[in-house]
Amino acid sequence: MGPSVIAGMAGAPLRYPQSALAPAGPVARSEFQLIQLSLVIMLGVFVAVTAAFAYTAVRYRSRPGNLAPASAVDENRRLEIGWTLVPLILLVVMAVPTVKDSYALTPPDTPRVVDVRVIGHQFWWELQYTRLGVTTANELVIPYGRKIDLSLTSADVIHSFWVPRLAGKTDLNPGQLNTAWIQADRPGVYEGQCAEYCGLGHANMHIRVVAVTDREFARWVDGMRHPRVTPASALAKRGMALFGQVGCSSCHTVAGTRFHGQLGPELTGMGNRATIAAGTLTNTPAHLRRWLANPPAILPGSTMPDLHLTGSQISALTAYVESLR
Ligand code: HEC
Ligand SMILES: [Cu+2]
Repeated sequence: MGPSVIAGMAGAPLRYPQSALAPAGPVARSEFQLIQLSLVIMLGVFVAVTAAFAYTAVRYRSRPGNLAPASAVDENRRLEIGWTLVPLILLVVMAVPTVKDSYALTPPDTPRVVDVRVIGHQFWWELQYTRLGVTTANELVIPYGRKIDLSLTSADVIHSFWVPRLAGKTDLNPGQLNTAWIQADRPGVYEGQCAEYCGLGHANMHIRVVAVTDREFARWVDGMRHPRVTPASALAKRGMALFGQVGCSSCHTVAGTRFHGQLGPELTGMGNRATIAAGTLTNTPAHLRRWLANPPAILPGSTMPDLHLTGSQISALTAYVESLR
């Protein structure tokens, strides 16, 4: 299965794409168990309190002819010990697995096989596989069945990394490195979302985790390290020249070329990705044309400006971007 199949798979619909109640990995599963435990305890408390209230309200309601004031109770030691001890026990029952899981969900100091630096930007995700020397954006490709260590930070405002079927939220704070790990049980696409309001484009700041086999992952890494640099078609070649001329290269990097912009997402392997602009559009030539024609119209607040390109420039640039594989 090659990168094109990964892209195809990334477009496959899921019934519950963003549900913490359908965990698909060990982190989300242990968090789901904590949710269930506290829910059961809370329901128990709710039922007990409601039943006691209903019983008292009915049993001691005022009746015609019953005008005597209720007798005042100053002290009932057994009751007071009871309603202190029971909540204490319930809290301990919740605290023990919570603390245990907190330790289990902290990544070790020495990162495991794959570790990724996740950097939040308004409104996209930079993904640096530091030890593998690969950088991409918005689609986090991982080998399934393995623990993936994440260290998360932000280039501007606070964002939050949330892929509900894999793990709860982790904030991305400027100037600070938070850590987390994820693992997917099965190959597939796990959809997520920036979960901390970060500006106009926040609602469109999707993250997609694409879990593949070890072999596919190795192939993907290899492809990202050795991308095809010179496009085959004349149109795409013209697009490559334009990429430098109209200023795309002042913001975007394409590995293996002289394009080393830093302000926008890395475009190496862009032709293999399933979506454009943090999951806002599916990656088709028609959508790419729309994107290049006026990015802020597609993604309000986008820091990629409208470059006032002509139709033929857009065609050439689209062919070039699609050729990046
Ligand atoms: C001023 C900086 C800047 C310039 C110039 C610029 N871009 Fe962008 N580009 C961005 C940013 C920032 C994003 C991310 C938008 C978002 O998702 O919020 C982006 C996103 C993209 C994407 C989608 C990438 C993804 O990860 O989904 C493509 C493709 C793209 N740009 C191509 C181009 C092309 C081609 C040009 C030249 C015509 C260009 N850009 C010029 C900043 C720039
Ligand atoms: Cu955000």
